Amino acid sequence: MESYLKWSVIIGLFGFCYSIDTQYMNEACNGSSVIDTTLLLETSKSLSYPPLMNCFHRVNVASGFKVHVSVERFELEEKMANACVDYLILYDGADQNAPILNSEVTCGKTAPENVTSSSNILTFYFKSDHSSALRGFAFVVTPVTDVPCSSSQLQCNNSLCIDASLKCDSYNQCGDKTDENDCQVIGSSKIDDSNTTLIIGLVIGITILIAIIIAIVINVYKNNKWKRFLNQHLEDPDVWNASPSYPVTQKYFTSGRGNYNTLSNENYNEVTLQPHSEESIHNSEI
Ligand SMILES: [Ca+2]
Repeated sequence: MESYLKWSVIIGLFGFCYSIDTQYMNEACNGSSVIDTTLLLETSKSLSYPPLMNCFHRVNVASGFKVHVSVERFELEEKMANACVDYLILYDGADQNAPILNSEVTCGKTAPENVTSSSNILTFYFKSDHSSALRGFAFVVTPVTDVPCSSSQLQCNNSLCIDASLKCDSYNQCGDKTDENDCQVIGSSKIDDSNTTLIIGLVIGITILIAIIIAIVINVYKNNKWKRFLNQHLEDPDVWNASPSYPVTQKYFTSGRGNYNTLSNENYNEVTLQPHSEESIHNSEI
């Protein structure tokens, strides 16, 4: 039974709860993140980013890896007087002294190109003015290497290598969506085609679990039906004075069939009652 419950939890997780680690830049202003497999970096948790943000956020990946940034969402305030008022800068290093990765200061709704750092450190900088009512950005930030990939990595068509576990997780870590091709959609998430057998097994397991529950419910109902009958007819002599060859049996009342003679004499004596009817009592008194 426990294994069925585990599979039910797994199904639930697949359908409703899947997400990657997320960092909100306003909550970690001038902070940093160390990334093992992937991270979603957003301006804020709210529907629009706060005014007067002035934040750096540095990301580090393991030595020998580079930091790849692909765009999930980009929606900043448009230019005013031909100048960005809210804007993003990506630095190819640990601070603002490093070279700028995106070709120019970025604002409006034109997302920057996906970029890859030259080392294992990249720094985001975001600034907003006193007014803002837009959703901001969301970037998928991922450690990558160049080809050839290791056995634990997935090779993207753009010759980058990412962790193999990132295939079909609904996020574009490759940048060219190689890792989100050949996936099946289940609920709000995607799974690899190779997991079809697992899904079939889960469906069969859930079906068996439901059948077991139905069988238990029916059994409990039948037992209670027999107990109710005994309670209702305990004082009814017409029932208990039936012919000894046709005893009232539990089997008869649970199956609904007309075959009364289903108990041995031994069992019959245990389950049948023989109270005297009023007529027999009257005759004995005479
Ligand atoms: Ca992915």
